[in-house]
Amino acid sequence: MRQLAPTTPLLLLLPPSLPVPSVPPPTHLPSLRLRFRAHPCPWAHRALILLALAGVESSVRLEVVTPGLDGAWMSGDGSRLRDVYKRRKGGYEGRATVPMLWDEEREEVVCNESWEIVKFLSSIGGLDLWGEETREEIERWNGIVYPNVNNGVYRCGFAQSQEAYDSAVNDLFSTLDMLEAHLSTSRYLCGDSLTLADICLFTTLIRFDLVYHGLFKCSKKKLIEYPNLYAYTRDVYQIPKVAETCNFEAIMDGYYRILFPLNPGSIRPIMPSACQHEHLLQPHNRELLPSRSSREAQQLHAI
Ligand SMILES: N[C@@H](CCC(=O)N[C@@H](CS)C(=O)NCC(=O)O)C(=O)O
Repeated sequence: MRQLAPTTPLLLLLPPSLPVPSVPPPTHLPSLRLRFRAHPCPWAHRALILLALAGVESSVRLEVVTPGLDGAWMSGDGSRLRDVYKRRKGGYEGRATVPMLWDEEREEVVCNESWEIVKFLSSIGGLDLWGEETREEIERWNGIVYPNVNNGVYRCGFAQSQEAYDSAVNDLFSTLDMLEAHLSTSRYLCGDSLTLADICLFTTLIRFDLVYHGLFKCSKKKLIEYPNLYAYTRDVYQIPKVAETCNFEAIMDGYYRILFPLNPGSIRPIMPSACQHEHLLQPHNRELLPSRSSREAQQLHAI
């Protein structure tokens, strides 16, 4: 099996290959097109949720790309994403990743880093998921969640040495334990309101028992063994329009059938029942948690 492992251990972990976008002026919005493969990819899923919540579909066109025979991303019209990237002025040498925001008028990549794309979509959609007051806290959570959880599962799945795996799996589960404790008193990562930090954690959690637990050897615990994290996942899932962005069949196909080196037989296991839509719709009761202000008042009172 070792020779079947990816030769580049960081295949899916590469840092953004393009600089952070200069957010285009509103006159360019109608020509923007978000290019990504809709469902399996957790990074693209972030943008898909923002697009749904922000209701900016009329300003930002969505294009779904799927893997061609050689695994490279292809558009519905048969063009390769790699060639689209190359059309940008100055060319492009990095990996042709999704999600990618493309300015059709200027033939330019606006951005191919999901964290920047969600901030951009949140701002043009007028959503308060990146509020001034909580920005520092959102960045702080993202700084913990990104390396240990979002990327952490990939570090486990693609580790090429026991040491690399041990380190990744320890980072992952110690962070999940810490999040479980934090979410026992806080409805969302930054308090009582949903923020971008939650969307970015959610797209990994919703895939956890479906694919990462087995395929990526994140096997110490399942998400359902974390009562607060599982309820938190259901809470986000039940936000109107979010469930529609989760396609479990496509996620399982994407990971088990396409990541050939990790699953040479391409056998797709049966879906865990706790990951099914009906289970995710069960009450989460997280609205009953005391609000942050009442908790803070209680703490002050206790001093
Ligand atoms: N840091 C990037 C990572 C995006 C990424 O790795 N996307 C994967 C799909 S899940 C991809 O397009 N990989 C193609 C490649 O590396 O050639 C982001 O968050 O947008």
